[in-house]
Amino acid sequence: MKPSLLTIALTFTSVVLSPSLLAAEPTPAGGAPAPPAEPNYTLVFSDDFSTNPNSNGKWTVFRRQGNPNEEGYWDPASATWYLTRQQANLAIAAFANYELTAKIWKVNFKYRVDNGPKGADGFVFMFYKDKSAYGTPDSGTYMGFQTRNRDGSDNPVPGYGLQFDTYQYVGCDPLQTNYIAIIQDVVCQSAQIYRPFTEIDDNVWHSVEFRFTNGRLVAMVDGTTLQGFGLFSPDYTYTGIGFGAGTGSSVSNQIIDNFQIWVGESAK
Ligand SMILES: [Ca+2]
Ligand SMILES: [Ca+2]
Repeated sequence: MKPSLLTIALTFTSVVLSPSLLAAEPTPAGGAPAPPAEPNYTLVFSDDFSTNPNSNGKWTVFRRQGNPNEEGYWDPASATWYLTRQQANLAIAAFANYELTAKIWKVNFKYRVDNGPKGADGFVFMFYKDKSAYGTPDSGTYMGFQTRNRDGSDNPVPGYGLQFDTYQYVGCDPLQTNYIAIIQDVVCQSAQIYRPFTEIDDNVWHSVEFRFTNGRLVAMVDGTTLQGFGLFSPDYTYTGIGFGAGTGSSVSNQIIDNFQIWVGESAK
C-alpha cells in the first residue's frame, strides 16, 4: 500500500510538525478513515516555454551579469529555459508575474541539470519571496535567492525556497553531498529540513510536484515523495514565486520546463 502523505510527513517532521495540524487529520492506519481529501486545484499560471520567457510577459527577471544568453537563456529549439548556462559567476532570479497570496497551492515543473557530479551551484524554487528586494541576484552559493552588493557582500531576501544544491562546503551547506532542502531568507545555514538527493545534476529530465497546504509542504520528484514538512507559522507577507539559480567557478546548464501554478481550495 502506498503510504499516505501524512505518514511520510510524519517520518520527516515529527519534531517540527504542528500538533494542531496532526490533530486535524484522520488516522491513516487501519484503513477505515479516509485519507485527507485532495484540494480542488485550478491552474492559474503556466509556461511551457514555447514562447520566449524573456519577452512573453509572464516573467520578471533579474540577472547578475545582465546577459540573457547566459542567465535565463531561452532555447527555442527545445522550448526550454536555461536558468544558467555553463559560464562562471551567473545568477538569475526569475519571478512569475503572479502574486502568490493563496495558502493552498501546488506547482509542477521539470528540470534538467548537467555536469554532475561536479556541477554547480544549484537552483531553488522560491515562494512567498520579496521580489521587490531585487536588485542584483547573487551568484554561486546564493543562487539568486539573495541579493548582491557592489562590494560582493550579499543580503538576505525574505521568503522561502525549495533548494536543489549541487555544490557544498563546510560553513554553508548542511551536507557535503548533493541535497534538497527547505530554506528561508538566506541560503547558508538556514535549511529547516534537508536530505541527500543524487538525482539533480545527472543530465536527466526530472518532474517535480511541490504542494503547500496551509503550511504543510510536500515535495515529490518523479512521482516519489521525498520530503514532507510543516511550518508552524508561515510568513505570508510576500508574494514572489519563481526560480533562482547560480554558478560560481563550477558551472552547469540548469534548465527548466513546463512550469505550472495551481491554486487549491479545500474539498471539505
Ligand atoms: Ca517546453
Ligand atoms: Ca551549496
